[in-house]
Amino acid sequence: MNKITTNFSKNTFHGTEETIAAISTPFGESGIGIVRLSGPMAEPIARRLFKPKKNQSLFISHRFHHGEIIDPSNGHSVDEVLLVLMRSPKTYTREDIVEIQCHGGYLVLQKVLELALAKGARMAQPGEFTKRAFLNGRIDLTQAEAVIDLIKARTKEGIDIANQQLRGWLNKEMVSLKERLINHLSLIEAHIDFPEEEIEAIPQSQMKQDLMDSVQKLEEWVSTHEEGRVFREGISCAIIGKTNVGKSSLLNVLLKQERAIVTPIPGTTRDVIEEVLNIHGVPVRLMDTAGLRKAKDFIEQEGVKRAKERLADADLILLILDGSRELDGDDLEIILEIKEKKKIVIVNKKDLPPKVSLEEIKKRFAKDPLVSISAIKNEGVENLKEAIYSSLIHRNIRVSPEHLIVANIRHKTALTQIKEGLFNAVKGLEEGTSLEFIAFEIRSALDSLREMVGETTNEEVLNRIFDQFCIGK
Ligand SMILES: Nc1nc2c(ncn2[C@@H]2O[C@H](COP(=O)(O)OP(=O)(O)OP(=O)(O)O)[C@@H](O)[C@H]2O)c(=O)[nH]1
Ligand SMILES: [Mg+2]
Repeated sequence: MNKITTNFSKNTFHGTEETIAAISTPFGESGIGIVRLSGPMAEPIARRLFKPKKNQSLFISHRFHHGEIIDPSNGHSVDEVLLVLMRSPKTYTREDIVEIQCHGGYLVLQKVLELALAKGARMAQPGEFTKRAFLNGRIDLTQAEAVIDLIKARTKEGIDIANQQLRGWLNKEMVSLKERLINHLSLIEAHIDFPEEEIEAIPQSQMKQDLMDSVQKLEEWVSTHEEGRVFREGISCAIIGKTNVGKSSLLNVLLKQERAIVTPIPGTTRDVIEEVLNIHGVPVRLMDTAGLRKAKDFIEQEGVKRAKERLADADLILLILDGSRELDGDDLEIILEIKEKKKIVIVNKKDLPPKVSLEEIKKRFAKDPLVSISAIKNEGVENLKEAIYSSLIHRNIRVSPEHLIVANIRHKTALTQIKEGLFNAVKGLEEGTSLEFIAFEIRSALDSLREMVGETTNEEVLNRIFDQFCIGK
């Protein structure tokens, strides 16, 4: 497989030939919209399209310039704009960048982009500006990934985790670990290559201690992943139950808005209704679904089918039972169907005289949390939120920009591999195994490290990462 070697470690300018351009703001109407260019032609293109209000022929870098974009084919003004030229290397991509702030109409932006393309830029691919920042060594791969996490974050905690990664804590730790591993490795390899020569005896206990400290640190970071992932990606949570138990009422009370239609008629909800709820920083994608029963018509049948698909895919099920009616065949069928799923059992309508014994339900669902609520009276709903949160977040993990949290599975996998390599090396040192073996383990840890930060990452992985970006970032 193709490996890409980046300049990340060398911190040098990459200098790609092509100049890329894109609209960097969302489609639609807005106050302003930005067209962005990066590459060697950015400035020449800007000079050809931009007519300054005053004579600003000097085009000072990192300053705003007020003027117009002119269509060179007819000399007509396209828009009055502010233009910033940022000359390399102190730019996002480390290349020359031009950002043109236009009025935010899509056609205006499209026209400015077209003119830039006609003058020699090419359309940027998704995430290509950030990819260049990475290839040109300004940020490492974990930081590039943090950019997308920051854009996609849905809670403050998600932002904190992305920011801490973007500022480069993982990067700094990895740079320091890499240096130490290279030192250990060179000592060992020198000894292997020239055993007869006078080489300082390897300070084994010091090496062992350092490797053990690293193993311990890596272990700590890896252990933050389970919770970190939940904060970063959120979870999908399907509200499941037979008809009329109060699924849609629960969705509404959780969202504090009348999002779904609620009626006393069984079979009201047909389509899946999705909304995101923030529970202490965890983005929970709630899905209200059609009540599960033998469907009465084709539309309901389709609704039940969709509900079952969501049931199968959801990370967590909120199973609702109606406490004011005895359990019936429909309930039992659902209970059987979700036996293996991670779930919270909710007994709703506690404002009505109970027909279901909570004790019996507790016995039936010994392993699952049980919450009794009244969706209509908004009682017990906070307890339910706490139950959802604690079913996902088991440790009292602090999310802040200062705390190291590994939210990305790719990082967790790499850190685990590094840890395993170093653990084996420590074991080898303890057991007096051959130096070749210890060198091999340290080298394999280094390989995983380099792959993680993007020094040697295969193209497929890179593409997968940058494909998640929007165009213009
Ligand atoms: N007394 C009482 N009634 C409730 C409660 N929750 C829901 N209801 C009523 O139960 C009926 C059904 O509520 P929905 O929220 O539409 O139930 P559903 O499970 O979404 O029903 P389907 O979409 O048909 O599957 C409505 O008349 C609600 O007002 C509750 O906590 N107490
Ligand atoms: Mg409903």
